[in-house]
Amino acid sequence: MIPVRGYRGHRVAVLGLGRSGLSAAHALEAGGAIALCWDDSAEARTRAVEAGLTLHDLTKTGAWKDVVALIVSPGIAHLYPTPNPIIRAAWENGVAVDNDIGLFFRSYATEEWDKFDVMPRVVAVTGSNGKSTTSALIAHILEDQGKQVQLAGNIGRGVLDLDPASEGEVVVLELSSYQIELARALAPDIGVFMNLTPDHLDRHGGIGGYFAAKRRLFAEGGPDRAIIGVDEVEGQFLANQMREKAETGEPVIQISAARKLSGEDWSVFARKGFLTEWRRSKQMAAIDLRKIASLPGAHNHQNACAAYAVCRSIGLAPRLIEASFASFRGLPHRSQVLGTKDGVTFVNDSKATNADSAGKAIQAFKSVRWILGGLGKEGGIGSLAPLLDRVAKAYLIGHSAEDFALQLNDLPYEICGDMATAVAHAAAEAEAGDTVLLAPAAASFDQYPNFERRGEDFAVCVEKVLAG
Ligand code: UMA
Ligand code: ADP
Repeated sequence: MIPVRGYRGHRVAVLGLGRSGLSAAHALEAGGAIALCWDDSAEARTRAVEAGLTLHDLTKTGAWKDVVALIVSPGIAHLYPTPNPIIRAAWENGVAVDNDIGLFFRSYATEEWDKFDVMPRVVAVTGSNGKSTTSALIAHILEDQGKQVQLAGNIGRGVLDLDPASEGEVVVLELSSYQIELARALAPDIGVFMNLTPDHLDRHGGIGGYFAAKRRLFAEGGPDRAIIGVDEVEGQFLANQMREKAETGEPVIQISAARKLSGEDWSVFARKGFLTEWRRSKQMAAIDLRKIASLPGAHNHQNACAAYAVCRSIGLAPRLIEASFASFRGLPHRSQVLGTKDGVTFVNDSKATNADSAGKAIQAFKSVRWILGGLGKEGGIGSLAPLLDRVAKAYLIGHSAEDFALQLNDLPYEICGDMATAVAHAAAEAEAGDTVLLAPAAASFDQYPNFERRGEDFAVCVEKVLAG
């Protein structure tokens, strides 16, 4: 745990008692603050009491007396679609609103660092898609090359649950737009912006607000090195701004999975399965990504480019990075190959919760039998129309099945309802060379508690087919 600095003896309120809230409350107490905890759910409050924390009803008038800060969990809306009333009350009472990420950045560096010969570094990864894969890949490469590494953030571990810094370590943080937007301190050494496609628009009042939240990591964070995906205009804009701000050195590495980047700038791009590093108008390295089974498709090659650029920034040689790519096993539920039977491959991409990520998964495989559906998002799956010629048939599940069926043009489809039916029918109809792909393009909450459980259900159904 990282004890929170700067609040010793002060009353700090904590709203939201899930993973980030619980770890923030404990870390505040470890730093000598008085953590006053609240959650809108009674069940979460009970869990917090069981964890030894003290409740403080933030909905009551008078709750804010002598409170100096409110720490908010990322899942709680502070602006759109409507602000949580407790956050509004904090504003009205002049209480500073922050989150665990802000607390981390103000607490990570300590006097202990004076004894270090090699300073710890923080890498922060954001973007609409590929954050977890890229963060895990960076951590894997660095660990494989003998570095001390810790991984936390949106990937599932509260940042204040990390151990205090050790000499020369690298902390890799996956940061969502929610986490970046509220943090009052942001100071990564290396910042990564992967890509931008519409997501979480309800929470940000549209795409502009969503981009502005992510941009804070660079505008406020001022990393020494900014690694920026330039396959969308927002990335191009950001790379251009960061470059102009710098007076010396090469603060930006541009990455692309769509085109060759050349010229004076430092860049890393992937084309036709080859990663190229380009610097000072010269090719510095090339890596064949096609043989890395855990990173299929152009989207994963974008992740490889970003991870490569981070590891180069940390000083690793290209051949070392290449060696560690080969031993990466990938993350569950992201283009995860579960097995092959009679020439049919089964792939779990349950994390494809929006149209963009589902599209990327479709492009990574051939002759797809596509299992999709769930709770559809704004915009539906209409944007995937140009990719439908890669799909042999769609097998629809969940709440949005009928809705999605209307957006499939002439593609053969079947409304299957549940996962077991979809997998059984897709497997029965598949031919050698086909890929049965779960890439729902929708949230899971209509049928499952989360995307992990949906992916696990798919894996259980596939296991039966593989064993049959
Ligand atoms: N709550 C309230 N009032 C509200 C809403 C929620 O009190 O109006 C309470 C809930 O009752 C619950 C708590 O807040 O007890 C949950 O907080 P949370 O939703 O922020 O969840 P945490 O468990 O703290 O997990 C958060 C991230 N969750 C979200 O951003 C929604 C986790 O990312 C992250 O791994 C974790 O912190 C550790 O850093 C998950 C996620 O879904 C994976 N992220 C989104 C995504 O990837 O798309 C952004
Ligand atoms: P995030 O943490 O940003 O949600 P993940 O690595 O968990 O990203 O991947 C989420 C989904 O997006 C998965 O379906 C995955 O296959 C897909 N994906 C992974 N990397 C990319 C990328 N660079 N661009 C688009 N989609 C991606």
